[in-house]
Amino acid sequence: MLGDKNQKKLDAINNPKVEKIVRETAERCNPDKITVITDSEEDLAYVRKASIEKGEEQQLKKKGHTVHWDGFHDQARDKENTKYLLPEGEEMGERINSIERQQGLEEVLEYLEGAMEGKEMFVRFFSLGPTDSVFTIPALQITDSAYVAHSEDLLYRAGYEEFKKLDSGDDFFHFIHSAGELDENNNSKHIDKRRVYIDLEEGRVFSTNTQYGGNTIGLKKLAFRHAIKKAMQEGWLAEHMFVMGANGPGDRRTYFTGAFPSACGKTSTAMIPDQTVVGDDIAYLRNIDDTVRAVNVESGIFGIIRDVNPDDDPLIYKVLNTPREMIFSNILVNDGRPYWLGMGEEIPEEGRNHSGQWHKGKTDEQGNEITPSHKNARYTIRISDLENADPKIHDPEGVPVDGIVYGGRDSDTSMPVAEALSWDHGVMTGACLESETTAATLGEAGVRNHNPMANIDFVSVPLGRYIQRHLEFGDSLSEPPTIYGVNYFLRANGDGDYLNDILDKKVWLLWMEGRVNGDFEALQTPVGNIPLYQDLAELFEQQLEKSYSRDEYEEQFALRVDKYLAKVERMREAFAGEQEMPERFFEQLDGQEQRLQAEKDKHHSSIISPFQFKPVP
Ligand code: SPV
Ligand code: MN
Repeated sequence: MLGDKNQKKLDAINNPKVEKIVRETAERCNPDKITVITDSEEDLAYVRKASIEKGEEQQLKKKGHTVHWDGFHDQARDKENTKYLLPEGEEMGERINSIERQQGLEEVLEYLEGAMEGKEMFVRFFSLGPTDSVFTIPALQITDSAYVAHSEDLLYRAGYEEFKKLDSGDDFFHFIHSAGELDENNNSKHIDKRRVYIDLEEGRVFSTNTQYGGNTIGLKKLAFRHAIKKAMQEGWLAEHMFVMGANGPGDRRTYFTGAFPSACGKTSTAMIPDQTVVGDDIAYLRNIDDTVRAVNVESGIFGIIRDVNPDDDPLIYKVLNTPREMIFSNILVNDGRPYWLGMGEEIPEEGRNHSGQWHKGKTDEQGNEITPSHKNARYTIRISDLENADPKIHDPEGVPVDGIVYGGRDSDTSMPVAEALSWDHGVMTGACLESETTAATLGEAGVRNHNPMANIDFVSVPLGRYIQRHLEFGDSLSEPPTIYGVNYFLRANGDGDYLNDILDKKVWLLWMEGRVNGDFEALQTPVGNIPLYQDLAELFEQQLEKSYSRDEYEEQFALRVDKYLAKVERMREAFAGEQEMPERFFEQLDGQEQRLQAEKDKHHSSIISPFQFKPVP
């Protein structure tokens, strides 16, 4: 099946484990043909061409632009069918989805039996994190989807050469994906047999009967789960975080990482105008010589396209509108042009989308109207294509991190920005992140969900151990980064208009930047240190040419004591059944509750104006 040329490429790697995986996968999945892809331009061009020739992607009018459609029912990560293969006697806690290892293996391997018949199997090599770095983790991808193989070129660093350096070593992750049997639209036919099974024992993931990137692109969320476990064992952190540079006065640049659940403003924070972006989704953080250093695991963005328009996301919009290699997924196409919700242009009344031939008013099986583009439709681009790409995106040393941001989606409780009182308090802030559900995951949208460190979908060790590891990471540093909580979604009285404009986050970011560099004072509240009105007013004026009134400040930064107290209660319950929870975490929760209660008693009120608080001593 390999032929001479491909055999040579495999031989050059000289790695028995790679050979074994390729052989076993070929025997099981029985493809017509196997193609080994190296880092050469010729091989990359082959993948691009295959995506088009096989009909998995279609060319659009602009040069290099292609579109891929996942099946109508294959538009997001499938949480229900994504499971850890759990060895006998092990437990993960109630919030982590798992299946007994042997049973799960048998099931998924049966689905993979003959799954590549009539198809081509691509064998690909990548590097998670920059190459030639302490952060590097080599990763092998086997897939029968040219779309998956192509996406990974845009999203990850080439790693064929990295595998050669392994010198027969077996310390790499591997991912085996088959889209399974396809229908006339090249969509996976057996969605009921969609499975993503993670085998922590062997550093591998089996994924089948699906094409959506979050289920299939091995290096993205599949590798991430392995990386978290590895990080826990080795004493570093693998986080669902962006990495960005915030530009302070003069030429000062301060790096932040940030974790936000899906669709809570993570990419738009990483893309705040006049700052730089290193990565928007997954970061590895290490303590190197007493400094936290972070890398972007990826080199591209698989971003939500909804609401990308010239006003709200000018830099991404520009990339999506100029010729270059990039992939749209699950958008509407009419006459070779892509359209999506919130693009700031009129959308045609017909075309092709994730439902096939689409016209305005078309409904699904339940009679619900099908939107022109899916709410979770995406674009896949290289970070280096962005004007605001940070010069250090591929630095093997990573960037030094001075601040960590946790952002939720909360209409009635958390302030727009607050600085944690200590590392432990910040870890608690992160562990207590909540957000309303969105279209990026299957299931009902609009429900308040608890999502520790925005990482609950990916954590691969008991939650308590994961949180403990964060506490220890802080202990290992003489001066850990400052942690912040942000919330862009406060509404008037909890259900009225949003209290902030989309770009206000720029002010919060630059306040954090100034704060970690000692430029600003802050007011101490029970839930964290908050900005002074005057500093924000100046930043609003300077950065956004907006006048920021005392009333706005007072409404946005009011301490909603009862809401915060209710949150403490929710969190106690949320963590009650978890394993290995550190006592230190609950001490933080208790402390927050006591401070809130004391403040409430003092002011005889459950809503306290920020003007009542005193500066941090
Ligand atoms: C997310 O949902 O967190 C994403 C997209 O980044 S996915 O690839 O689906 O994970
Ligand atoms: Mn993500």
